[in-house]
Amino acid sequence: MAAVSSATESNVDVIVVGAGFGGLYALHRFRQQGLSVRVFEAAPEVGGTWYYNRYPGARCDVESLDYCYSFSDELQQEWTWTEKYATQSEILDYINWVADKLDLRAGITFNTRVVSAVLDEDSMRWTIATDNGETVVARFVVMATGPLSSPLTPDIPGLETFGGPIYHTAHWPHEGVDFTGKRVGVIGTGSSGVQSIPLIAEQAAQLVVFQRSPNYSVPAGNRPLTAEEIAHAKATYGERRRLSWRSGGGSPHVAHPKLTMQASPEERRAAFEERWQLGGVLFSKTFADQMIDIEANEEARKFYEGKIRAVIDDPEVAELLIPNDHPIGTKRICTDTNYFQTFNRSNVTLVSVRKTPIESIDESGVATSEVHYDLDALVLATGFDAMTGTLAKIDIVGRGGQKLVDDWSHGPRTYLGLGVDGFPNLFLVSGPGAPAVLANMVLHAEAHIQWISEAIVYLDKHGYAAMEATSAAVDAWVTECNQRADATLFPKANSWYVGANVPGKPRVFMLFIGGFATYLDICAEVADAGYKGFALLKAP
Ligand code: N01
Repeated sequence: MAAVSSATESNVDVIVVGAGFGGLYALHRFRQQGLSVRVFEAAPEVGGTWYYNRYPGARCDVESLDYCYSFSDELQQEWTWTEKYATQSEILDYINWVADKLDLRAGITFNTRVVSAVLDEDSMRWTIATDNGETVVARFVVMATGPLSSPLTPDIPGLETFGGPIYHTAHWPHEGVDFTGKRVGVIGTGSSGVQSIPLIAEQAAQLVVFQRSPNYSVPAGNRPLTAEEIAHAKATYGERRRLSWRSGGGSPHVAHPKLTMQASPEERRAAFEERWQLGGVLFSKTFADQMIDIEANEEARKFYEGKIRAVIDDPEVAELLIPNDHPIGTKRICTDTNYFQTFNRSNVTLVSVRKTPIESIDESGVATSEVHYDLDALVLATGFDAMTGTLAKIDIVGRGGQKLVDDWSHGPRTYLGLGVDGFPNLFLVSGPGAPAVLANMVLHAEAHIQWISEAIVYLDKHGYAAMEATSAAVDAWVTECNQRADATLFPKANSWYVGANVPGKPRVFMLFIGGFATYLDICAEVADAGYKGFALLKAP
């Protein structure tokens, strides 16, 4: 069917918020089914998280061959990745290439933030208002706003008085930053800090790393892809994707056939070693029981500790860099290139702010309880108000004037991570209650968009105006998500998965942890049963 959307219509079938991987595919898919669509994007360009997060060393921790659209074999065959783990700039090039190839830009209103979405129950239509003063009415709203799109700035006394530049990793200047000859401080040692610190250290005269919690990080083992690997991957993409769709996390990874303690010590070590050499975050899935059984997890942790101690020269520094407050993998494992080796450099100082807290920042630097560090520039790698932060910034008002932000004041409540009771025809993409960041986000977004697209076809075919998750279905899903999380080791960590990084945020495990394939099966069963758990509504 012909594309019917344009970026000027004020009454459309679907409004999509965000032009990252999810929003772009939504635009394409909804257009293909003949719906009129408007996409709003706060940035001046497509890309979402990959538009903003340009800090040195920014890469994806999912392999490039997997972290790309699967819905079109033409796209898979035409695009050629250069490295095992793609850089931010290569991923952004890919997204721009797709946007051009599918002629998506004309459907997107850039530099425009959606500030509110209000339901009119009489017409069962949503009215969206933007910060440019435009209002648009639509039947469906799809929030493709991203789970990690609201950067956090720490509340440190005097931060605003710092005399030099302050850079947040999630809002890095497009022209890049030259730290040559500078004394630089980095606050934060999550994935963003762990990726940027080695490169900043190579450039800066002095680097001071302020670490609150040490993190587990596994070497990426990144390298260029060979022509043979690319040819093989393209020839076998179908199978690669089949394995990904049936996997726990959206990548073609298969865990060791035995459980950790069923394997002999030699088998265990060999399995960990093999996974370690493959590199990256999937180390936490070497054995299927690693995130459930503390004894199994401890085996992985001991292996990890040995590897890390071996590359750090100073045992006291190693002691500070090795986590001891959470099981390995219960916070997202970072993926690095030479992170721990960086602390062997003479121009790098590690400061544990657990031992000596940051007390204030002044014009010339950062003061801990013991030392004042004179600095020329400051980098905040301090993370995000994840999963709910960006949705909370939009005034989303459903039935009877009910606000989403109030409805979620004790933690997010969704059905399947897709729908919310009281908010008919409002869909979330990769939101709370879905596997989201626990899976390959590109395939995850595709799955959600496909599900929503098929739901709209179903509604139209059967003469329904709207669908709305029932309160009973939402309650049951929240309970199921909690029960599944409580059966794992994940709640043991003070992670952003539970909102622990945002002062005052309710502590709720915000993701469906039962695995990507299991989740997709549940979503398919719901659809096959005529959208069980959703009330299907006739036109008012
Ligand atoms: O953020 P984080 P991130 N004083 O929240 C510290 C994805 N991602 O941007 O742990 C001192 O993990 C905070 O300390 P603590 C990926 O899913 C992926 O690094 O709260 N320190 C922590 O060390 C990832 O998990 C990729 O004690 C303060 C750090 O800042 C997610 O995004 C790359 C502080 C924040 O770490 C988030 O990663 C990048 C304070 N006041 C991101 N406040 C890849 O694909 C916070 N911290 C590889």
